[in-house]
Amino acid sequence: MTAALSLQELAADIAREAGELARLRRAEGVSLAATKSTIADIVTEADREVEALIRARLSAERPGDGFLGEESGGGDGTTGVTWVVDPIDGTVNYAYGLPAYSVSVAAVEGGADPNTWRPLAAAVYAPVLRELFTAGRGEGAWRDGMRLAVTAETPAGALLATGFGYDPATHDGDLLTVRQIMPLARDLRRIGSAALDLSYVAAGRLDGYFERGLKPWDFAAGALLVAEAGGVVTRLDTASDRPMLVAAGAALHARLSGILDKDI
Ligand code: LIP
Repeated sequence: MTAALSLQELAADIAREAGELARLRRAEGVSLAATKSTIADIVTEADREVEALIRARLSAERPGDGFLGEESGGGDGTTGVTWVVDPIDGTVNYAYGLPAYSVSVAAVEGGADPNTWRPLAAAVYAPVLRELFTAGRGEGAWRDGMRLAVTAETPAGALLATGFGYDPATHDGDLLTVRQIMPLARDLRRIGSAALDLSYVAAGRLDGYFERGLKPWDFAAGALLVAEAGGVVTRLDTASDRPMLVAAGAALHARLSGILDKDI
């Protein structure tokens, strides 16, 4: 009888298998399944197939756990552990054939409420680069076996990332926020996958990241990666329908939050 995989090992194993399926389907050609909140908010048949694979693996390995997935929703479990999953984060990139997409798998203690859950394990897999980012609570953050750490100093200004929602009506306000943040920045990146943005903050490839309106599945795994890499992740304005997520090393996080708090 093989020992049960730890939550972190299971998240990593499932994220990698799911990511390889996503990469295969991308190579075969992607078909649009539906649109959601707006015409720009798309879901592909691969999103649904990949999430079904993840749910099936979790049901087999952890039958009593809760689940929240971007495409199929979910429900509470009986074990006190809930899995929060984005089967393909960066769906628009994926649909266009751009490489910046990822599979995001997180296990949390409690229900699927980011205001109350306690992150336990995380895995973000980027299929095109074949990079696997993992973390366990209190066990550090890793990329393919290498320990990760957020950046500390940004003498030339911070390399920041952000993103924009699918609702065009929110773009003016988000662009105003970018204008207010730019004095802290050396440059800005818009990668298109929150899970990768957060993985890159954890890995020191970005100094910081901020974005309004993310869904729990977008950041559940990446937020634990940043925290376990020594960074700080907070959500501002959580009473609104578009909370602001901020992630960076402690000093930069304080400077970003000082500006973003006033922006609300
Ligand atoms: C995406 C996020 C991205 C955000 C997009 C979208 P999806 O998630 O990862 O950061 O800017 O608007 O929410 O929809 O590809 O799972």
